Order: sequence, then structure tokens, then C-alpha cells
Amino acid sequence: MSSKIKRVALITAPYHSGVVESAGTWLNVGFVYIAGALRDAGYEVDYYDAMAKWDEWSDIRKRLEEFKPDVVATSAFTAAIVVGVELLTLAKEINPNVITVIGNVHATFSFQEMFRQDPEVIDYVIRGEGEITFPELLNCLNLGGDPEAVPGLAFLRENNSKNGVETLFREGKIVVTPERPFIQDLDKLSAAWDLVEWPIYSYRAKKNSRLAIVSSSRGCMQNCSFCSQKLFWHKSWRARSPENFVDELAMLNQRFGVNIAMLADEVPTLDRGRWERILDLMIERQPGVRLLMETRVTDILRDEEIMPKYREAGIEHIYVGVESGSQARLDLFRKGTKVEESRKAIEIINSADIVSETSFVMGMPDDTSESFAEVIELAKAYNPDMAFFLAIAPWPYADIYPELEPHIECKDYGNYNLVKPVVKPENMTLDEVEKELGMASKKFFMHKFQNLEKLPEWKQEFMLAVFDILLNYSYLSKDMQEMGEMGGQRMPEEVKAMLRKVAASKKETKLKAIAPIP
Ligand code: B12
Repeated sequence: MSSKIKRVALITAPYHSGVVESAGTWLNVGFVYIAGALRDAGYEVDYYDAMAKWDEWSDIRKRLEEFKPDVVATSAFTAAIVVGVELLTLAKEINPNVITVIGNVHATFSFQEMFRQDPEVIDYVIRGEGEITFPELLNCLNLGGDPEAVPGLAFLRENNSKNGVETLFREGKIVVTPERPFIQDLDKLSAAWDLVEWPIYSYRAKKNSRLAIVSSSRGCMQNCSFCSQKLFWHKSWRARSPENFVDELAMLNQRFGVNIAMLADEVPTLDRGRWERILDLMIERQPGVRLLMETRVTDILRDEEIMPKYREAGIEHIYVGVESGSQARLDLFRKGTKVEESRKAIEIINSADIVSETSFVMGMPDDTSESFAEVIELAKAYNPDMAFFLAIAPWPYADIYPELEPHIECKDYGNYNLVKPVVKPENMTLDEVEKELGMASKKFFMHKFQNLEKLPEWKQEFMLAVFDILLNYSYLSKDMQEMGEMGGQRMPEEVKAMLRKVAASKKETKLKAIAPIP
């Protein structure tokens, strides 16, 4: 067989919203796995992170012209779908014969809308996990086979003949093949870590850091009505073995100098035995990588007595989604937690001397300036080191969507990034919501800095680094700069000095200020 398809460009499209990227540069671990699987199947891969590199469209064009891919693939959560499609459009413009592929959560659920809107641009949607489906699709095309035989796809076909293959449904010209079963043994996956352009990845709050994103488990069994992840994983959960995972951390440290990593897992702690073994192995083997992670409030409560182990193993930062201080709203979100439990979880994280972070989802149809004021007070009382006030984003496939749909005022998916409000409360405008969100951050962090001396010394230092990021590089820059005018005099000298410095330099506070880390 002479292969026609050989070269695959995996491109993370240049989406920027000023949220998480202000804290660092984050690699695409999904593409590290896809690249590993493609290479194992004999394909040549260009792993290109245009987002983290802050590349412009002209840079992307140049890279495509140089690599001359046969296939251009990208990945899109909902907010990134607009730039994702723009990227595939550019690829087709450069080479009309290129095969375009797109995966991730938005494509998995919204492919009908995508094919309706951009039928000329998207050749294949990969639904669900991509490590098996993608190479199988390319092998099938190279052999002149029918992609209808490849599970986990959606694509358009002019000639809609059935070919004897069981497809799920056909709506117009869209062929949807049966679902791809989840990969059972995650330890067996290849990861192409050597393709990552390591020098660009660092964590802004830590000097001399080299940041990775790693994945120790996949899935989520929670029922949150606003989230996409339980849908993507069909409320299932699988995990790597502790040994395999800790080996990887040690390898990343030794081979690539990684000293901090974010766990991509929705719930790394779900299996208590496995998680404790990971902590024990990290204590024993000292892989040289500290971890930032997210988990469930209830797992923190469960693990209260082993929190010192978390700390000793190198867990540096834990995010738990509190989302709301109103039980009625937690019930609407189907969080499965009680208000009091969230407060307790944050207390436990703080007592273990680990950085605590949480977020509150606001901008719901019944929100008012009073409910914003309440949530600010609540955030102060819960006392996480960091609290973020997010605008609800109505993923079109989420359970809560039908309830939010009548209130959506902005339909531009590019704004579905939890920063820009798109749902209009009955008694507020979107502008007012945005102002309230900014005000909430400002008041929360002002309170934090007025009480900075109550934190242990290392956390004080960390918080000052966070303030520098918020003030100079994040979407909250403008709000943070206004702190000085709102009673900033009770704040520590270092904070006042930063405020004075930024005022004197009259910094540009547009998003462009979130520059790549030098
Ligand atoms: C890491 C991460 C990030 C990284 C992304 C780095 C990167 N370039 O990939 C960073 C920190 C930059 C980020 C940013 C954002 N994120 Co984020 N992020 C995550 C997180 C924690 C893990 C994703 C991950 O790596 N999973 C592990 C890998 C192995 O799985 P995967 O990505 O799903 O990939 C697999 C499949 O989906 C599939 N696949 C995916 N893409 C493709 C493409 C092809 C071609 C193929 C074949 C297959 C394929 O195959 C992969 C391997 O099986 C998830 C939450 C979670 N726990 O999943 C949120 C999550 C994806 N983020 C989310 C959001 C909203 C954002 C932001 C828009 C807003 C915000 N406040 O965080 C920002 C935007 C940032 C910006 N640039 O402006 C949402 C998306 C919701 C949605 N339904 O759209 C999630 C789900 C969090 C949540 N629970 O709501 N994020």
C-alpha cells in the first residue's frame, strides 16, 4: 500500500480570553496523547500550540506552509470553536485538498450545528476520545475504506448510501457512526512528550518554573447540570495506576525539567485507595514535580485526616468548585453538596497549608446586585486564598441549557468563557453583570490583601505574585487597579507599591497586556 496521508498537524487554535492564561502557559495534554497514538501508527506529527505561543494568523499560515500537512486537526471546547473553525478555514485556503478534523467536547455534541454552518470547512468530527479513532480513520482513508466503518465519527457525505454498516442516525447528509467505547487501560497510552516545546510553558506565580499538564484519570461521575464533563464521559471514571502516573512525573522532571504540573483530571481523588497510594509514592520517590489540582468538596472532607500527606507529597494548590452559597442554587446546579460542606472543605485545605481556590457561578436569570453583594460576603467568609466570580456559560448541550436558553442575549460562542456574561438576568443588563463580577473580584481581593499578615509567610509571597498577575496581566487588571481608590490604604506596603507603580506607568489594560511569559 502506498500511503497517501502521512503528515498530520495537531494545532491548538489561538483562543485567548485572559482567564487562566494570565497565570501561565498551558500545554495541550490531549494532543500529547493523540500525537503519541498517531506516531505509533506511523504518521508524522507537527504538535503546534498556537495558543500558548501567542502566534498570530500569519505565523500559523507560515507553519502550515512549511510543514505541508495532509491533515490539519484542531480541538475545541465551546469558547474555542470559532477560532477552531477559522483555523480549519485557513488550512483549506492554503491547500483545498487538506483533510480537516476536529475533536473535543464542543465538536462531540454540537457537530450538527457545525456541519450546518461550515459544511465546506470541516471534513471529520471525532466524538469522544481520539487516540484510537483518529489513527483508525486515517488508516481507513489510506486503504480506500469507508469511514462509516470507524466508530466515533461524524461527517458529511454527498452520496448517502448505507454500505451495510450500522450507523446511529443520518440527518440530511450527516453520517454518525456508533460511539467508540472508552479506552480501558490508560497505562498503555503513548504520550509524545518529546514533541512539546517545553521552554514556553511556565507558571507565572513561581519563579523558574516549567509547567506541564498531566492526566492521571478520565471521567466524572457527578451530576452538575451546568457542566459538560459528565456528559462527555457518560458519568464514568477510569484511572492510571499510581506507579505508572508517578513514573511519568519523575520522567517529566528528569528529561524535561518539569517542576510543576496541573492535573487535568476532573476528580483525581475519586478512588481513595489509589489516590493515597499516589501520595505515598510521591513522598517516597520525590519526583520533583509539585501539583495543582481540582477535586470535589466531599473528597476533601473524606480526606481530612490525610491532608498532611497531600502537603508532603507536593500538592500545592487545590481548587474546589463551591459555585454558590445558596442551597437552592446548588440544588439547581445539582452539585450534590451542602453549603456548609464547601466552607469546611476550604478550611481543611487552608489548615493543611495548601493554596485554596474556588469559584462562584453568577449571572443567573434571577441574579440581582443584592445577590452579588451576598456572594462577595460569602466568599470573604469562606476565606479561600483565591475566589473567582464567573459568568454562567450555557453550553448548548448541558442539562441546564433549556432553562437558560430564553435568557441568552449573546450567541457568540467566543464569549462563552466564563468571563463575558452571555445570559441576561431578568433585572440586570449584561454590562451590569460584568461590572458586578469585576467589583466582586476587587472587593474579595482587597479584603484578602487587607488581611495578608494572617497568612503563613510563603502564602503571603505567593499572594503577592498572584496580585502582580491580576494587576498586570489578567482580564481583571482594570478592576484591580481601582483597588487603590477604594480604601487601599489598609493594604500592605508591597501591594500599595505595586498599585503606585502601575498607576505611574499608566499601563495598557487591554487583553493584549496578558503577554506571553518571557
Ligand atoms: C487543561 C484545561 C485547560 C487548559 C487547556 C490547555 C490546552 N491547550 O489544552 C487551559 C488552562 C488553557 C484552559 C483554558 C480554558 N478552559 Co479549560 N480545562 C482544562 C481541563 C482542566 C482539562 C482538559 C484536559 O486537558 N483534559 C485531558 C485530555 C486528555 O482530555 P481532552 O482534552 O478532553 O482530550 C481528549 C478528547 O477530548 C479528544 N480530543 C480533544 N480534542 C481533540 C482533537 C482531535 C483532532 C481529536 C482527534 C481528539 C480530540 O481526545 C483527547 C484524548 O482522548 C478541563 C476540565 C477537565 N477536567 O477536563 C477544562 C475545560 C476543558 N476548560 C473549560 C473552559 C471553559 C476553559 C476556558 C474557556 C475558561 C476558563 N475559565 O477556564 C479557558 C479558556 C482559556 C483561554 N485560552 O482563554 C471547560 C470547557 C467547557 C465546555 N464544555 O466548553 C472545561 C471542561 C472545564 C469545565 N468543567 O467547565 N483549560
